[in-house]
Amino acid sequence: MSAPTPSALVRMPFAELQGLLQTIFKQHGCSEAVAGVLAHNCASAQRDGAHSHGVFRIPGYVSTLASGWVDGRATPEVTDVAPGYIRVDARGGFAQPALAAARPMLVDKARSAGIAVLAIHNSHHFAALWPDVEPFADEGLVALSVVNSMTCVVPHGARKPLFGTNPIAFAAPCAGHDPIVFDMATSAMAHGDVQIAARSGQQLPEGMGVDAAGQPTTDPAAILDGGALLPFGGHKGSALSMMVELLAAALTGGHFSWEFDWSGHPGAKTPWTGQLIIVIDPSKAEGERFALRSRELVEQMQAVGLSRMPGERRYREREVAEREGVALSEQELQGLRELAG
Ligand code: NDP
Ligand code: PYC
Repeated sequence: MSAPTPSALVRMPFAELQGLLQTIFKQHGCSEAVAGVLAHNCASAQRDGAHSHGVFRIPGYVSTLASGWVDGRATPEVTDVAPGYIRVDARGGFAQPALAAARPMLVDKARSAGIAVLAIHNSHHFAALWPDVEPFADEGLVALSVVNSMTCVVPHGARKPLFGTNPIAFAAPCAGHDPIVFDMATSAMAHGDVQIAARSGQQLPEGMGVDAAGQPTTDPAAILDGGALLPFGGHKGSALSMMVELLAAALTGGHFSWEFDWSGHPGAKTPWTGQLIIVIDPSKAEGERFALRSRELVEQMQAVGLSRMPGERRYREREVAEREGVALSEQELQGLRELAG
């Protein structure tokens, strides 16, 4: 994950960055509501140093909106299917406004039934996944989400790409601490990080991907230019990626990662797939004990030598950004101002 070049770094208040991004989304075809949700998501990623899904993504959002591939004004249709199940048709719009539309019902259902599922289809997800789950843990709930992306990962043992980079994110409350959160692509690297490496002329570690001939390569450009990524952890990551295809697409009614054709929309970058979110109310099983048990787990991990919990780097970056402003390069800021008109 590469951060902006320190020499060209500027810092701005979170609210100012969010406002600038909101203007860009509105200027380029999003409704007020959609622009607000996406701007908050993207500014949060930049604030937390999640660079592969921060302002780096804005040109991709803009070119996708311009191509007509995604509907920035879509109003999601929420259906109350069962006591523990909600279905949302995002109507060709972004996944995050679909989650926002169903969220109050999802929390009510999780609190009354103990568990609830939100199945989103006909949606575009172009962002980090942790912003979708972390707020549930802030409310004392446990949340797990999966989303599939676009074909660029060769299943373990196969010859050609099929899966997307298919991330899994998890969040749980932890007494006296920030929630425990992890969020990871099931590919060896996120596609966004491959693009960042290609842009800055960096080679990748071995084992990340293959070139167009299927040969191992450390050249990010070769992966992007007809090559593909590998799953992380061989057959194990591949099995998780397969699970994500099943839960995010087959179960929701969304497209598998290979099922959409954006070739008629030059500039389109956002995968048109699905997303599943499962929310559990741990008080049903353990009362208030769950968060204390989470803390016990963290303490035991630290006692055996763990120095970095997943999510901890982001929380640290967030703290600095809250004090000093959100970091981005001068070049990025200039680009954003141009897009805002
Ligand atoms: P990383 O490999 O950078 O990190 C994965 C997780 O591991 C994070 O929770 C991270 O915490 C944690 N972590 C990293 N290094 C360590 C360490 N040394 N010790 C302990 N924990 C560690 O993420 P990926 O590159 O796999 O994914 C990046 C982003 O890309 C994710 O937000 C993902 O959702 C997004 N993505 C989105 C897709 C989409 O379709 N929308 C597709 C694929 C990826 P921390 O965050 O604190 O560093
Ligand atoms: O980084 O792999 C990725 C990705 C795909 C879609 C959005 N981000």
